Amino acid sequence: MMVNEPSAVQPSATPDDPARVAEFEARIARGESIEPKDWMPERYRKQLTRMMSQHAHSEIVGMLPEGNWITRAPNLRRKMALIAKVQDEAGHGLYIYCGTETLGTDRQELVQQLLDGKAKYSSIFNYPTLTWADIGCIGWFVDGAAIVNQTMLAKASYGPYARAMVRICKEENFHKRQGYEIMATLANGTPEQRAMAQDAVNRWWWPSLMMFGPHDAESSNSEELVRWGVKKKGNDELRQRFVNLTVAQATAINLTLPDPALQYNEQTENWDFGPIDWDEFWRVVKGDGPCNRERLAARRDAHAAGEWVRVAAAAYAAKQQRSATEAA
Ligand code: BYC
Repeated sequence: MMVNEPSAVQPSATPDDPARVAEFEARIARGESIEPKDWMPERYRKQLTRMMSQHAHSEIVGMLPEGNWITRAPNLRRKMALIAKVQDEAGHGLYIYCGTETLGTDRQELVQQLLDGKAKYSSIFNYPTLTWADIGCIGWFVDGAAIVNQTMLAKASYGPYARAMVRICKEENFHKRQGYEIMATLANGTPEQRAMAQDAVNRWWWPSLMMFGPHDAESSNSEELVRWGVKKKGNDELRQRFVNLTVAQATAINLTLPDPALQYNEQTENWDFGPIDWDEFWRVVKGDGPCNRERLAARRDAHAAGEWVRVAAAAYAAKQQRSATEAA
């Protein structure tokens, strides 16, 4: 719930002292965890707030494409799993917003940036979910990609973010398995179901590779984030790891990844893959993807519809506070 709470730490306005920065970097080099009340360079705080808030927004916006299918899930078991998954994503979002609050930015401010269209969230959620197979594909590819990325972030230098990732990855594993099971079932089904599964794979494969962000050479933040131990690996290495894992999974259920250039490279022991359409990526990131406007409109509607909950929660918190003061 978005109750107005005081931020744990207020960012300082003073410039960073080089000696303190050096000591901070030495702590990172020793593998120590940075905690909310520890001193940190303002740039580290800013970078983490940027990345964590984008991540939290992704979890919240990511509920929308899957939420669209709750009423159309093909049976009770699938419906229960999907409701649970969407609810998990809300939990992930709130958990990470709490993490950003430990850096001194109120979650209401971050949510407002999202509603104003000023904040980024993962490009992947700006694609439509046209059939039930898309729900399987999101679990398999999107949660699969998230696991590869977030398993690394579970070792990030900022304690609250790293700990959030440990818990979130456990849930993502369940999400991925339920998605893969949907795809395996469809791939083994009628010719129409097989075709539906293959069509979803064709549409979701490339956007899933884009989730990892631009090539390292184009990644404006990677160098700094790797130096400060937030990112443990670059975008390209994680993307490659995801490709390597997914090729075998696709083969096992007899679905074809839509890339004629996909080929095992004996020398590097990786699966080489074709070029990514970065024009499409940046178009989506900049707000002009297939569903950017729809997603933002749905999020704004949901936020407005939840206003009474926030008002009630704030009134309840104030009442509790009054009772506690009177009892003291
Ligand atoms: N989409 O310097 P770079 C989930 C931006 S949700 C949009 O490489 P960085 C789930 C980037 O922000 C899981 N924007 O950035 C939920 C930067 O712009 P700014 C989502 C992207 O931060 C519901 C610029 O491009 N996971 O699993 O070093 C249902 C240059 O990029 C994207 C996370 O959020 C993108 N794909 O690395 C189902 C993981 N990629 O801010 C499932 C946490 C890049 O400088 N985040 N940009 O203006 C990360 O690991 C990193 O932030 C990224 C990007 C790898 C995404």
